[in-house]
Parts: sequence; C-alpha cells; structure tokens
Amino acid sequence: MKRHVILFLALILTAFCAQAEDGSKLWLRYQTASNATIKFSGKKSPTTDIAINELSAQWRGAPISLALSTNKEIKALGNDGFRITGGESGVTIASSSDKGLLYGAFHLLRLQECGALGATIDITESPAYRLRILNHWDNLDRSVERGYAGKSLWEWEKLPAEISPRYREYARANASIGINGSVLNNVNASPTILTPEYLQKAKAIADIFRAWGIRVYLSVNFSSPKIIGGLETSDPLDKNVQLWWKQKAAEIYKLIPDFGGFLVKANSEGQPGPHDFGRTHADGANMLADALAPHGGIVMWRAFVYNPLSDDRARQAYEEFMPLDGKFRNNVIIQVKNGPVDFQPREPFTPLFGAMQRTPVMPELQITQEYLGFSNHLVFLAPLFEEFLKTDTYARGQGSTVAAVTDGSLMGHSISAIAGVANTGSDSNWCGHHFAQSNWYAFGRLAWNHKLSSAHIADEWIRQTFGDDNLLLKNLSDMMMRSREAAVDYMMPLCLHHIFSTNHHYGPEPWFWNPNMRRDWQPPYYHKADSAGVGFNRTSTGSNAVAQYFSPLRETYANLATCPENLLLWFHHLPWDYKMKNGRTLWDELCYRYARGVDETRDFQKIWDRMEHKVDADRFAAVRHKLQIQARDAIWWRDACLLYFQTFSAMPIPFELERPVYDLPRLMKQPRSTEAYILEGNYLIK
Ligand code: GCW
Repeated sequence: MKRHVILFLALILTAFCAQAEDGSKLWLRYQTASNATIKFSGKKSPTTDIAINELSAQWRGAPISLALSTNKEIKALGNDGFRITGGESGVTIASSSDKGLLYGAFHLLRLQECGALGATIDITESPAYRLRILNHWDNLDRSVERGYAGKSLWEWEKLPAEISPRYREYARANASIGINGSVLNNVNASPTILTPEYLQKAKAIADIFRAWGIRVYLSVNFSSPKIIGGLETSDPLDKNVQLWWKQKAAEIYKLIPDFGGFLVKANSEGQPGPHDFGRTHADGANMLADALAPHGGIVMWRAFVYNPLSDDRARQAYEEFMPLDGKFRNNVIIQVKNGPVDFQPREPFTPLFGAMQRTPVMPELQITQEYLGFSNHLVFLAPLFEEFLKTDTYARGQGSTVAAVTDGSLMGHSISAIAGVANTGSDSNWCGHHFAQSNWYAFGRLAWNHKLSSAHIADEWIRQTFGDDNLLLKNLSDMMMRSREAAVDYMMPLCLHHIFSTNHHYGPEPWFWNPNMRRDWQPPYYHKADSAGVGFNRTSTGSNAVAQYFSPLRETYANLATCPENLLLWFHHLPWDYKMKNGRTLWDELCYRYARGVDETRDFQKIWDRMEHKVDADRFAAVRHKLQIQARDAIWWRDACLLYFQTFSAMPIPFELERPVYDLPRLMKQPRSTEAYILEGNYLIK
C-alpha cells in the first residue's frame, strides 16, 4: 500500500517535471529549494531584496552575509563588481552597490549549479564592459525584424495597464548573466515610440527592469521632430529641432529617471539622418548627445552605413567615420558591427575597431541567427564572438585585440559598451531553438568577461540547462563547439559571403541577380564567380579594403602565402585550380568543405539521438526535429552552391564525395518562401 502511494507520488512528480521542461526556465532551472540563512545589513533596496530572495530560495551552502561596502578595494571594482569570500562556516558577498550584490548572488548560484564551488571561495569580479546591452529589433506591431521566436515580448497593445509576467522573467534572466541594458525597439525606428502614449508604455517596462539593474534605451527615428513634432524640418543644426529633442529628453527623464539613452540608425538602408540636410553623422549624433547630456544619457550611433554605388560595401563604414574621429561629444559611442559587411557566418573584423581612437567604439554582435539558419539550425555563436573579440587589430602594437580596443583598457575612454541583437520572442522557450538560448547566455557572459573561452561557456550553459551528466556534457559540448564551423562549411566555406537568398537570408541563392535591384544586396556582388575564379579581390589590385587594417595585418591579409585560409575568398579572387596549402585545388577544397559541413550535421543528429535517455522528452523531440531540418538544409546549401559554382569552374566534384541529390534548375526555381513558412521547416522541394 505504502509503495503504491510512493509510486503514485513519484509519477506525479515526474509528470510535473516533464511538463516543466519546455525551456521556459532557460538556464535558471535550480532544482532544489532551500532555506538558506542570508544576512544583510545596510540600506535595503528592491535590488538587495531580489538578491536576498534569490539566495534564500536557492543557496544550499553556508550562511551568507551580503555587505554593501565602502572599502577601497571593493570600491575599485566599480559599481557592478563584487568580491565573494568565505568557506564552510560562512560566505560574504561584498560590493559597493546593490547591483554588484545582485551580480555576486547570481555568480555564486551559478558556481553552485555548475558544481564549481571549492571548500574556500575567494573571487573578485568586475565586468569588462560598463554597458552590456541587448538590442531588440522589435516593432510596435509586435513583429520582430530578423526574429525567429514568435512575436515581440513587449505587449505594446496592453501596456501600460497590463504587465506580462515575462518582463520580470526576462529581466531576471538578463541580470543572472550581467546584462544591464535593453534597447526596446527596432533600429528601423518608428517615430511613434517617442509619443507620450508610448513613453508611458516604455516607462512601465523600465519600472519592472529597474530593480534588476537593467536600464531601458530607445531607438529613435531621426525625422521624429518633423513627423511627430510637427516641425518643418529635422535638420540637426536648426534651433527648433534642437529644442524639440531637449524637451523630448526632459519628458523621457521625468518618466524614466534612469533612462539609458538613444540608439540611432541614420542614413542607412533608407532611414533618415543628418545627410538629408547636408550635415554629418557627427552633427546628428552631437545634437542628440546635447539633449541627453544634462540627464546623463548616451547616444549609440551606428556605423552600419553603405552606399549602393560603392564598389565595395566592406570599405564604407571606415571611409565615412574615420574623418569624424574626435568630432563627437563625449557621451556618444559609435556602434559597429563585428564584420564589415553584415553578421556573416565568418568575416574579418571591421577595421574601425582599433582605428577610431579618439571616439569610443562599441561592438554590435548578432545573437539572432539572421544568417545562420534562423532558429532552425543549432549554431553556438560563442566561438564566433570569441574569435572576433580575441583578434589582434595591432592598433597600438601587438596585443591590441578587439576586446582591448573596445573595453576601455587600451584607449582609456570612460564609456565602454557592447551590444547584442536579441533572439528573444514570445515562444515558450524564448528563442525558438532550445540551443539558441546558449547564444543569449554566451553574449551576456562574454560582455561580462571577454576572457572566458567558448568551451567554458558551453560547459556552464549545459550544466545549468540540461544537467551535469558526464556523457551528456561531453556530447553536447562537442556538438556545440563544432557547430559554428559546421555552418561555415555547409553555407560559406573559405569566407565566401552574402550568397544567401536575398531578403530573408535563409537558404542559398548564389545565382540571384536582378539588374533593377541594389547590387550590394545580391550574391554575385560578393562572390564574383566567373570562369577565371571566385572571391572578392580586396587587395591593392582590387578594392584595396585591406589597406584599412593596421600593419602587419594588411600585409598578412593581402599576401596569399599568409592570408588565413578561412578568410581567403574575402580578400582574394582566385582561380578554380589555385593550390591550397594541403595541395588540393580551390575547387576541390570547396567541395570537401561543403561535404564536411553536411557530414557534421549528420553527426549532430547521431550525437543527439544517443542522448535520448538523458534529456527530457519534450526538449529531446524538439531539438531532434530541428537537427533534421538542419541536416536537410546543409544538403540544399551544398548542392545549390556547388552546382552553381560548377557552371563556372567546369570541374568535377571529387569522385569520392557524395553526389548532389538536387538538380540546379529545380533549385533555381524554388519558390521564394516567407520567413514564417521557412520556420515550419517544410519549404524545400521534395
Ligand atoms: O543586416 C541587415 C538586416 C536588416 C537590419 C540591418 C541593420 C534592422 O538584414 O534587417 O535592419 O541589417 O542592422 O540595420
């Protein structure tokens, strides 16, 4: 009888646990509730209350004292930094601010969940970047540009009256990895965001985020004074325009006293900007900076600008912004995408990093997988982020990594920041693919500490998200760590780039050319395949974009003997029979790499299937389905690209490799699918 009761309870428990595994808890799946002793003396705040609650509910170790400290060493760690010391008899978390205590609390809990606590603890942490920000490309109608996880999290239509519980969960998840800012709306900004009605909605969100240490920022449309202010112009040198922005800033700060500032996409892809009035980016940014300065706000001005008439899109951000270096107010920071074209599976870094020295520059990374298989493909992005941050720019000699030239340490700027384009949405698992959560996680962890390795981040994330079984850890980590290179191989090996389907950027369409469209939005502009060869010549005999890099990088990239092969076709146009270092022809190497990418996706399927008994049923099935789509897409990429490029190379696919399964003419007739349809995974011709 007793045994039946136990069995019954066990069944209920299992059912409960299984149901809970929909991914909604992200990496915060703390299993054991506890009743820890937490002491706190000092001035309480909503933030210290949260730190106390989190620890009391989850901490399973010795009693903790949280200490707001004015000690010199602790103060030197900055507002967000903290120190944790202690051992079996007690642990102290000390920080000079309540936010630092919250970060300390989450750090300690993470160590506990990762089984990384020793008998004694002595940890000092302070973040690499002062501002660690998510950019949401969320529109006010709740669609999300390049979003693949449902609708926007922000229920604009219900705000400010109704507050979704997800705002708090989102803030908690961010705080747990140190993210301290959110730009709520799309950089392709609707002027409506600055109307009193929408500012009330933004305020409601900011009010929830505040206690979690997260500031709200807004993307603004440069024509707002004209469109919603009724002015005749939005010219940044016009007195009335300047006054309008000053009043708008004051209005915002009245509602949101800790408002972070503005993010601006100007004179890019059809957005309005200072050029419309014959003014420079500096004129535009400085006008906004002056409006925000009295309130402590900043302007993040994007360098993502390119003109359809240029012969090389990759050169343009540098050409346009370098002459303006030093001309910006000190509360302006230039936000630059990691690569010079656009968030490709692999790109060299944008040469503005390191080159702009008198103006702070912040990296913009893309967490959402616009060019990496949406939320259908498993691609762990930490290796991409890490590769970028650790690349040496040589701006001030050896050791001037992208991280060092942007985190304030080398250039000495007081603002330092990093942004990631978010991959969150209304899906129950937040990111569409369960493994896409790891990219949000990785961004936060690297923004806090860019010295962390991708493997370490993967390990932390798996332990917290799936558990600490050894075999599971080994297999999942293996798959995650190989996944970015796999995607490069099956999509764009050797640094081919932008050969995606125009508009939605999902599948391959290297052949697409419409003479009536912008050339720089179409694949042949980038791959330049012809019977002589393939690749973009960016050396001195071509666009000479290579000259924008510091020595010795420019020579390294320009010289075929030293150019890393994984960047080869970014910098060089090479004959199909060009000899690679391993002795293969370029054509054969492309074939082998595409084949390797396909093989990897099949391997991922096998790895995952072996883990079935170690993962809950729901998440297992969801990921299995996505891996199947990914393997199918990899074949599609391989066949489309190789069969198309073969029309130029006229060389056979090496006979030991698998033959194409699709025909080029049919692939070229593939109807252009919508993003929603693609996400269902059923778009490919049968
Ligand atoms: O890569 C392009 C995207 C656009 C995006 C733009 C940008 C928000 O395809 O969707 O617009 O970059 O970063 O501004």
